[in-house]
Amino acid sequence: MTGGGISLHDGLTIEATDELAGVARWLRQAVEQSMGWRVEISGHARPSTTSGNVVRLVLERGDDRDEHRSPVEGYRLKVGDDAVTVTASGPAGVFYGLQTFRQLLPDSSWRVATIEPAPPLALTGMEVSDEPAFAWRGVHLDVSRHFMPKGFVLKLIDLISMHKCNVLHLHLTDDQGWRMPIEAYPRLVEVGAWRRESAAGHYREGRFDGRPHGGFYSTDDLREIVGYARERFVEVLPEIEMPGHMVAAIAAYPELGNSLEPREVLTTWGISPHVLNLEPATLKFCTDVLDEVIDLFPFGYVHVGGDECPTSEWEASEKAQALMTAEGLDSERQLQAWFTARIARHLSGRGRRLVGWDEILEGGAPPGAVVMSWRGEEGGIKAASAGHDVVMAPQQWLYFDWAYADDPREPLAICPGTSVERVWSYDPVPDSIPEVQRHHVLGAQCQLWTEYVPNAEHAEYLYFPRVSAFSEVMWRGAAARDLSGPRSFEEFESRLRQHLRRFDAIGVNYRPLEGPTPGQSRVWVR
Ligand code: TNX
Repeated sequence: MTGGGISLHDGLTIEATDELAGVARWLRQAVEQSMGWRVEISGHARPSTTSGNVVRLVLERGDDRDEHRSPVEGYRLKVGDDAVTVTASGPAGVFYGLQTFRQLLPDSSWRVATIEPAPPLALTGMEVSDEPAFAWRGVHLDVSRHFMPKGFVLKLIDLISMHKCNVLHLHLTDDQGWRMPIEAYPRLVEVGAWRRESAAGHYREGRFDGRPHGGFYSTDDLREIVGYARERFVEVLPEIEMPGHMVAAIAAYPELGNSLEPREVLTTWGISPHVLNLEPATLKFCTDVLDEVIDLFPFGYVHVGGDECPTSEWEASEKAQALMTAEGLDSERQLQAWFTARIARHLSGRGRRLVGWDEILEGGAPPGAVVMSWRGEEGGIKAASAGHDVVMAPQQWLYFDWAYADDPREPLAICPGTSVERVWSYDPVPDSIPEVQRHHVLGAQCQLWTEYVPNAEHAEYLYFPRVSAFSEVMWRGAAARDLSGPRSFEEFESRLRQHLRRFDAIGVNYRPLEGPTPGQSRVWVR
């Protein structure tokens, strides 16, 4: 608090230079549509208005980059007597400052139409200085197990950027569906995007719903998603799984598999023994697909999965065994590592870094690969200690396909029990990573696998408000690691209660802190 303050009202001016025009337009639209105020954007060149009814966006030149992180994303937000000023060294920082500014506006400002024009808003003088604790603040969405409509993906981008997260990881392919058209291989979506039916209830029950399911994004849909995300400082990380979790592709092109037996896109969940053969034509298939992925997704990283790849087919395959002998490989795990290394080399030739799940460490991960630690923290600890960059994604804290609680009111989920508090308590930098290697922890990511998530509404239920707790972890930083201190969970929860009012205004199907509504309980019955 610094005393003084300002009144903002109809006729607001946003002062912004050209570089910040996009951010300024984003704020103008939000304020105009919901608060009913007229908003003008003006360049700094004009003598600045002295009305006091001003939001001023300032880029501070100089240290755009710091030691370990890409563009600095911190900001200062000052409510002064003449203006609200947001200062940062890059547009992303200004955007995050404005996201914080939006929290000072009434909850109704999150609506997309004006219910009644907002009265003048009195803001007390204050200054906030803020920056993320981690550079990689990711949210993952599996669109393979259940296809999620484009409209939901765009809404999710709005919601994750509202939480100052900056990576959307799209799991685009798996055994149960291929969701991205590849020009060189049209059958990937013609055949691979559709399955006959889906498991109903928990997969152990062996029930099926008898209804075809599927879908895919067009190339233009994906471009639109990437563009929308970039305007909100979110990068889209595409994931094409290989060499396991590939049955949808093998169903479309049986020659990719280890036998020519026809396969169908899987209708149930779990780990399939049917994986890619690693012959030259299959390698070419993989690199061709990745080339089209690179053309569409500008992010510097490409995820190629690598998890849960059984080796039984390679053990039984003469061709795989011959390849192992020719390459001097002692085990099928090394064969997978050999394949991953070839893929990594191809990606780096095109300026991309490979990201893989922690299984890629098993036969030795390629240099420069980023490891996503999902089977707990061990993979991440091992990888960081060996000098790999790491994104922490441990299932015990950050798998949002797990239920919120072990409570009969909760809808069916793959596993019990990841509460908002448990997410909030997560620390992405385990003490067992040596001090000098800690900078390898780029950040963390929450995952939403969708075997038990039949629609977008239910995805919202599982994400929110756990994403809110996750973003708190991403911004609270090392200084606040002592969770018993002034930043107790109770303190967070009281802020979260206010935050839920914004979800009400947006229309987010979040889980109330007290537990699911009757409708939410019923969506996916245990
Ligand atoms: C494991 S996490 C998987 C996914 C499943 C998930 C279900 C990972 C790399 N592999 O294929 O959807 O468990 O929680």
